[in-house]
Amino acid sequence: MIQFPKKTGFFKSSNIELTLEWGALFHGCFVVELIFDSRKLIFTKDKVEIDDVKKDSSDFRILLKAFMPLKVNRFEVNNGAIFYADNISKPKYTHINNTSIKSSHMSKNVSDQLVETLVEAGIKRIYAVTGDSLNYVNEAVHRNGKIKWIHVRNEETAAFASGAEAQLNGLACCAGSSGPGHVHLINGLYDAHRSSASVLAIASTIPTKEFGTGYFQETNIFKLFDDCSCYNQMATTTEQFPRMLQAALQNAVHKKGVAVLGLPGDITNLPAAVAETTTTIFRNKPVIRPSNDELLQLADLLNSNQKITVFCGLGAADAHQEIIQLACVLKSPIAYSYKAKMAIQYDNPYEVGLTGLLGIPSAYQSMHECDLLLLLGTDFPYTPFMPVQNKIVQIDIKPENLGRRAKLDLGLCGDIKETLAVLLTLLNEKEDTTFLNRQLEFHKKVEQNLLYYVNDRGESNAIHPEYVASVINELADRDAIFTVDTGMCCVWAARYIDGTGERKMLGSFNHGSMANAMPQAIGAAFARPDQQIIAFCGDGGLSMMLGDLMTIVQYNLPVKIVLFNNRSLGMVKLEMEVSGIPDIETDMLNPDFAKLAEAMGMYGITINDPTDVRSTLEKAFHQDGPALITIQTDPNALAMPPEIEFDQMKGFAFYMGKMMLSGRADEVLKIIKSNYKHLGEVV
Ligand SMILES: Cc1ncc(C[n+]2csc(CCOP(=O)(O)OP(=O)(O)O)c2C)c(N)n1
Ligand SMILES: [Mg+2]
Repeated sequence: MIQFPKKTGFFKSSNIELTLEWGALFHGCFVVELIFDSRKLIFTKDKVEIDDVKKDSSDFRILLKAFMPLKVNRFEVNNGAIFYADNISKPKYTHINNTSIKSSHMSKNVSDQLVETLVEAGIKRIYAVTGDSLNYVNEAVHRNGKIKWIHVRNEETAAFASGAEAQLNGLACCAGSSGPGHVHLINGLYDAHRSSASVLAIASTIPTKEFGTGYFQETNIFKLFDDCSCYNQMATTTEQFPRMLQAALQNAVHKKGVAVLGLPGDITNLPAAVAETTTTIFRNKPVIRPSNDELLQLADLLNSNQKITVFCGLGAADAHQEIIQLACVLKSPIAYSYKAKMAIQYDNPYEVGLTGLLGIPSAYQSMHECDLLLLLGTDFPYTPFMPVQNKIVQIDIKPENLGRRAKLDLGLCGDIKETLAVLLTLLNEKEDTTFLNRQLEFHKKVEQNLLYYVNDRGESNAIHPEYVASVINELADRDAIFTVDTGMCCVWAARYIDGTGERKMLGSFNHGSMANAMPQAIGAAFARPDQQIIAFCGDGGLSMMLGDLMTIVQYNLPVKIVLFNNRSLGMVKLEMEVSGIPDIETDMLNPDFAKLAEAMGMYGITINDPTDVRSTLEKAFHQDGPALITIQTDPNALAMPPEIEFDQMKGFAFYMGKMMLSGRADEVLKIIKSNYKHLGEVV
């Protein structure tokens, strides 16, 4: 009998897994196939038993296969056979008792097939938490070596991070294990899907034979992911798997959304079936533009109307040059959505800013005072900000988006860059710049108003967030990537971070989830290791996903987290105030975040005084690794939407009245004092 030492593994199909004692920092697995006298060895839990062992047998073969470079110190069997092996990085044959070791072939399982296809599709990493039904996938990732497993602390982070990576680099992947693991993915997947991010989400599940029995951790992935995916299927046979995987990737890439692939744990370790169909992903970019007749109709409208405003969404992002040319020909101001800001604002003499809840009045005015509004590549969701009196034309690559936000006079399907390239040849240049100049002048005035809070930096522990954002704007790299939390951070970044043509800004702009910025920064840091990553976080947001600060530390991601610590759910506080409701349950009792960062192994610092903002941020931005910079901001900072509704002001006044009556006059005074400039403008 040959008996392996204690750390032996378990029998697994035709292979045997052994956990060995090795010298490197790392613990992993070996697959060993032992063939003795032409017979496979039979493993029991921790020993190998072979009948009729002939001590001097020379027909003893062993295949060692390491999944990553490892140093093996010692491997021993109880008959005294010992071998030493160094740095095994690929299948390697070695000797036991002078026995020659010959080649053996290990067949690949479904998890290997998954990993190979992901590698071929250009996916570099899987953000996930391992566990039960995902373990063979995890093992296959390590075996392959060309793709990384990014071990996050919460699967929601995995989904947000992959969404961010996909928005920056095109395609990304996350995974959640059976039941609660993949349920955690959902919020981030909603965000990715609604941000048009091509994400493959692997949802591993309970074993196939348990389906429909109310088994431990059972979920119904079809119901669960239906609303946040463009493809949602489950492979229950090995033959289905390669076809569904290819289809999932093809859907994610071309429908620009989340594809969910359900993968029962028992399937992950079955021998892979040879794919009957292609496993390659086809990335196409057809030329799509309106027909010639439609373009002539559009040109007619634009030539015959005098005051035209152009409004750009993210779908117009790669047409910067054409849009500027168009504005020059039409003498049009250019407004844009938040998502399009980084792509449209820079080098743009026609810009009048962004509109929407977080926007500024000049964009709103330009869109309302024109005769014709031209919407380019936008699905901007807030109808109250759309004008109703003037003509509206919309062009979008997705025809299903046409007309769902505004009353259109004309709706056309096309890629913005391709469409404008032809349209420009059909337009007559306008001479009259009166409308354009008036809008640009107003924009200039609005920009000056926005500087009020930049110049007035606030007080100790009540630093104006506007000032902080404007300093970050100056300190950040030309190609920095910003991630912004839902909440007031969104407002400060929208108003004070300028586009350069190379900067990017990610947020939860359609789904509107809190706690997005730090997880997205993780994805951005992996996707763009050579660029500066700055996360604008709210204290409510960061607290929600705090554990994943450790992911940042674990992978030493040089993310700079700027925490706007207003000790409250600020945006909700504002919502309640303008609705005339007292701001109950919005206060936050926070830890000392700098100490917390240090305890986690990250550079952490708190800024209490406005005079320290610039120098401290500068120092923190120069840290090699991650940094958490907590800024004690003014809890009463308000952001007025571009067009204050009378009802809102009435609500706000009513709220103030209620606060006075309930004896909170001191708070009323504080709010007025903090916002005297805004209030002076709007009251
Ligand atoms: C997951 C989630 N829960 C609740 C909300 C509602 N909500 C929107 S903003 C906000 C407050 C955010 O607070 P914080 O992160 O501290 O940012 P602040 O507005 O104070 O800057 C809340 C509760 C949300 N959008 N998402
Ligand atoms: Mg807050």
